[in-house]
Amino acid sequence: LGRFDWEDPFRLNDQLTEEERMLRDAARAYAQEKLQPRVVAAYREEMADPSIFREMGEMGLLGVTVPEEYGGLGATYVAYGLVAREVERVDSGYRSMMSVQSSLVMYPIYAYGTEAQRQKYLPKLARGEWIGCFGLTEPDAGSDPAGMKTTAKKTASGYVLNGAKMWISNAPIADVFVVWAKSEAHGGKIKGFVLEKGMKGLSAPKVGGKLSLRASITGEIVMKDVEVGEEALLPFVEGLKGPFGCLNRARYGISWGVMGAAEFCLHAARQYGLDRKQFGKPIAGTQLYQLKLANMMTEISLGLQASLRVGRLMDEANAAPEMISIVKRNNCGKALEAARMARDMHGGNGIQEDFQVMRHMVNLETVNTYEGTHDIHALILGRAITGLQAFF
Ligand code: TGC
Ligand code: FAD
Repeated sequence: LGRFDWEDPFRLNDQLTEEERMLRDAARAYAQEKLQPRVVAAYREEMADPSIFREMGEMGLLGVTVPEEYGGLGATYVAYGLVAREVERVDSGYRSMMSVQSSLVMYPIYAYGTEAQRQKYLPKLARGEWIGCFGLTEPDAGSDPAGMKTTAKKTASGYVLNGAKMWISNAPIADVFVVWAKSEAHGGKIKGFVLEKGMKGLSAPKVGGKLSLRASITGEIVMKDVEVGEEALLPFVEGLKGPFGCLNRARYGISWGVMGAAEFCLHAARQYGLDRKQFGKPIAGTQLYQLKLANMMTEISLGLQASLRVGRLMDEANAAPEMISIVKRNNCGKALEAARMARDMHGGNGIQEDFQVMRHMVNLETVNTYEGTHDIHALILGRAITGLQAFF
């Protein structure tokens, strides 16, 4: 009979390559040594520290799947997922900073950009010298990005952009803005543009008052007659499949990331239950407490296996978007349940910042919503099952 390890029930570790294990261990060391000590205060003070991008860049954690010639690591999607898991074990906001930069900014420039755009932006983004953001959502177009109002009109030398984006991670501190707009010159189809901080008419005010994801800064992107040259256009994609191509990668990364947050909650609840005595014994020795731990461990182990499978298929360029919807939706929902459970299992201490489970819990409310809400992914899957779309 084989051994059993509650921390790795299906021996995920044995299913990784040596390179993947090394990158995971480096990401874990960085996250635990550099991010963990500052997260409680950063969250309380709503402080997104831009130097984290440089640190992550130095560690090779930005653009993990982008080829080495552009500053990435040229590693697998599984490796990227493992990095997301380690970073989100500390905080979903730190993983957001990393995954927007990697999947939503570097990826579109690499996949849809010219050689000149790749050379100009990717190495600096990979080093964390430049910070990127991705503007798809608008005040009146969230789940339905096809309803966006941002436009790009052709001028003699390029385009002029007008519109507003809402809820954009990293925007207030960004140097590089990947923005999606309806382009008149392309028959009103959605096209991607790369804008830069300091352009006339471009601003990115912070969205205040967030009770979730407070270690990551969020903003608007306001574009008032922003004039750009032809070189700002991402020429090699058109339509919603442009932003969705990026979202596929980011959603996949999230499916791993949230399992890291859930693992933190499982470990914290287990230790708390072993230390805390009521009715003359550790609460971890009660049936209800163990049921909760068993449920958490089960969902985490299943979620990780599913993400690993999708990652391996992505590495073979053989994954379908619906597979990504399954793991994004299910892993976010299960992680949120685990965090709520861990909050409860800590009793009164569960609401205290030092115990950290409530921070994970409120972060996961955002993660369950962004990149396609839990229900939107159900509709994507419902459409795949029935052939009938139920969005409208
Ligand atoms: P639909 O008719 O289904 O598709 C329109 C076109 O897009 C193509 N497509 C995809 N291509 C690649 N990958 C996918 N996953 C794709 N899904 C769709 C499709 O083939 C079609 O192409 P074509 O060539 O035929 O035009 O589109 P719809 O308008 O009916 O969309 C409905 C729905 C629900 C699928 C979609 O709008 C959706 O997913 N909504 C959720 C919006 C969302 O996820 N927003 C995310 C914003 S970014 C963000 O949250 C970043 S947070 C990051 C962080 O901080 O970590
Ligand atoms: P809505 O679309 O208005 O949805 C509200 C509710 O209605 C949800 O429960 C939804 O499931 C439900 N709903 C909507 N349509 C249907 C339907 N047809 N049938 C049934 N139910 C439906 N976006 C970016 O572009 N870039 C970013 O970097 C980014 N970062 C973010 C960071 C944070 C902290 C947050 C909170 C959001 C971020 N987003 C970003 C935006 C995010 O992707 C959207 O919030 C999300 O897609 C949902 O859109 P919405 O908020 O407009 O909600």
